[in-house]
Amino acid sequence: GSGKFFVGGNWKCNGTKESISKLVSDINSAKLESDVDVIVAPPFVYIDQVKNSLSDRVEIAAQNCWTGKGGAFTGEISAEQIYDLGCSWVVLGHSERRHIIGEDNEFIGKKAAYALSQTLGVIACIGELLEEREAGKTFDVCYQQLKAFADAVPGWDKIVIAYEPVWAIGTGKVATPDQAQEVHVAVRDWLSKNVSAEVASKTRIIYGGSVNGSNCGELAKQEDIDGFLVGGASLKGPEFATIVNSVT
Ligand code: G2H
Repeated sequence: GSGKFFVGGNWKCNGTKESISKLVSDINSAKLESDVDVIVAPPFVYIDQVKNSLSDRVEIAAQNCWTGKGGAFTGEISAEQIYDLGCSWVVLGHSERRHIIGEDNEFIGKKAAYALSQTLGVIACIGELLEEREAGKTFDVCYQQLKAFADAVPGWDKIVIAYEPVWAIGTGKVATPDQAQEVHVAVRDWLSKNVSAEVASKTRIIYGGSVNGSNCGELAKQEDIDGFLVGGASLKGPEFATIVNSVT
């Protein structure tokens, strides 16, 4: 693997002040292995609550941001504001934003470049639909999504790539360790050929899609799986801690 193991909890559009207060206190009291970067991504409206109650051991990500500086963009949240709240990361290109909201590669690339310019780290999500996998297009789709990031950003120091096959997201149908490993290797090869060997060896490639406390161990053993982006299972503090602690 590359770099420090990285586990993000993507809370998506879930929670209330009360449930989030419980989740934060469960995370605060869990034992987390020291050699892991741990991040949680609450809904925007709860970021401040989480920042004020969560241990500094855990960093905070936003789940999205606007493409540029804030201003007359009703309903949007700027990278400056995310930074101002004390976040150090932003999740961009999540499949729910690509396929439910309709964000395209170019729009996501713009967001990534701007977020990096505001010193945020970017969790850059890629991944194929089931029909694309079945048509043998998994690598092509992932390469196009990677290229959109690569074309837009000035450097890869603060980017973590999350490979999330869409057919595995929230479905309980996790990719097998071999399926995930195969794509992670392809992503690393792509970086090596199209960015640099150094970026390929240093960039963390994490897996997302129905990761839970039971399947994380086998996935974590794979050479090129450098961590996880966890949705549903990150809403339970003890299970999230189990996943953090699956570092090998
Ligand atoms: C993939 C993942 C977190 P889940 O979207 O980003 O969600 O673990 O619920 O499949």
